[in-house]
Amino acid sequence: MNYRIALSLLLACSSLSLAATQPNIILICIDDLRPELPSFGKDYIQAPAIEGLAAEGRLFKRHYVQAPTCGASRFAMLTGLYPKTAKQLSNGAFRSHDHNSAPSFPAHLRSHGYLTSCVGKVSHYPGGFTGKNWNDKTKPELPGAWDRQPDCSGDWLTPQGLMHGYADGKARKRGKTPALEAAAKASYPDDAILDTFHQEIAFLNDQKKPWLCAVGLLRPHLPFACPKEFLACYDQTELPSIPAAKKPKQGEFWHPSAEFFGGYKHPSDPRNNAKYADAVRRHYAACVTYADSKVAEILETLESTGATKNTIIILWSDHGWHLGEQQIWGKHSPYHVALHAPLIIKTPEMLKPGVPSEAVVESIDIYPTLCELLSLPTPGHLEGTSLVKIVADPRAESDDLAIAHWGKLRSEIRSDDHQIINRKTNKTTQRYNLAKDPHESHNLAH
Ligand SMILES: [Ca+2]
Repeated sequence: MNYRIALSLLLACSSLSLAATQPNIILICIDDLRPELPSFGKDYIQAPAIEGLAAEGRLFKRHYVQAPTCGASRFAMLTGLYPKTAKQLSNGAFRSHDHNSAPSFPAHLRSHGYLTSCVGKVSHYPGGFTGKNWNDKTKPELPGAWDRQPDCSGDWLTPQGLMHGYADGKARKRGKTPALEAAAKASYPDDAILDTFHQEIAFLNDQKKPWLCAVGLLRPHLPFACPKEFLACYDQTELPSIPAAKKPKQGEFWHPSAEFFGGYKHPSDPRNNAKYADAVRRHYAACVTYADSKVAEILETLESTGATKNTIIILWSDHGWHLGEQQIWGKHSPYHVALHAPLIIKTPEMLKPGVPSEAVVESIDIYPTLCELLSLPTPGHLEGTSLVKIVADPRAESDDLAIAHWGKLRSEIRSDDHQIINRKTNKTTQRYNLAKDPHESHNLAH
């Protein structure tokens, strides 16, 4: 047997051996999903699929993101690094990164035998390319990460059209199209993403390698636009009043909600029109329930193809969202409400399923967690800590620190004896007890 044949047989055997033992991975990224869900005590929101996954896996009730904006938060989760610089804290975070010296976790898994696929909004742009219309195949956001990056644009034609799309292929016109829409018998962008996802799972299940499929849903990101039936879910629902709805007295972190007001045409202002505020909140809730229906489809596809038996499922949101708290309608703030987001991890052989963890954890912990779950080497650049012991035992403790950056601010979330947020600005430190003061109105540092 010559050397080449022996080598190819060896590689084939090691590939089959890897396929037989290594689990597949589904990463579900949900855009702008705040933890306003029944498992966080908010029973008026309907999200049965996410709740079902929480009942079968480990819900992390105190998971914090590294930055309150899409691109920087996704950069942190995918690379395992805290975004700190102005470039890293922008939606262009990926472009300033050295992907060779500090590979993303999809690239790391790929270099260890995984077939990797990106469907929808996983990094910042749906499909993971930049350039004109965000579909320049020579300009991936995460070089080396993906074997497959199918275009999900469907009737929206380009990832740019898909990103903020309305019903049946309509694209946003910045500042000229509405923030709210609920059309009957209509198709919305996440329907196109799911169509691609179903095809992708059929392909991946036919391969002889273990696979990672990351699928990124667009709602409940603005515009709050989804099929009418999901808005009707809330016809009989009375939403609770908005907590801490006034502009804070210490207003240095307040912002005028530029994404919300500048990106869309509004018939009124929710800051002084309670009826419109209620409509905005209902449409956000409807988009959560719509996104949840897509999570249900993802889980049903895994179940029907038999993939559930050997698949790790991670559900993650990139940050929270102010629905009027602190008189903000948007993200882009260092307040707790913008940094707190859902995280669920489910493994094939889950111990103590359905018992949530109260440990303080952060998005950069996902990368080292996967390395440990898959018995892969942990790259030296990672700044997070594996959550495997908490996945196994919900009472296990974390390192009890989450750090978020925004502008020149650094927020530290710890449990200490209560939940504490420490925030350092250029000149001062602020300290809040989140258990007693969840909306940060009383600074303990004075
Ligand atoms: Ca986002």
